[in-house]
Amino acid sequence: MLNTKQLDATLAVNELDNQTAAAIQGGAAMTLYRHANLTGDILAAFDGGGVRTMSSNADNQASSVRITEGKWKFYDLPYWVPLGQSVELGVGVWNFVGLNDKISSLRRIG
Ligand SMILES: [Ca+2]
Repeated sequence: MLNTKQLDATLAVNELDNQTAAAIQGGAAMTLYRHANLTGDILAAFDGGGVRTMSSNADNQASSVRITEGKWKFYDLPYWVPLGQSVELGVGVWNFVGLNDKISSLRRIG
């Protein structure tokens, strides 16, 4: 079930509701999925820290992410170039909206 709260028009994500998030525990610090609501194949997963520029089969494909630890930043452009759109997300389960099918790189920032 989706929480319809839009955090900010420019933030580009929706957060799943607390009940959904609470049901999902353990696993990697950050897991990035091809489709919304944590479905489809996993495009990236890290325990602890990590950085990634998406490979060609995963570039501009991600639609949701589960974060169980830390703070992560997701970028429209590869190699963490700060010129394009980006979003910083903490622990939770998120569907990308404005950044849906746009993410080209990511890194842990906290
Ligand atoms: Ca992109």
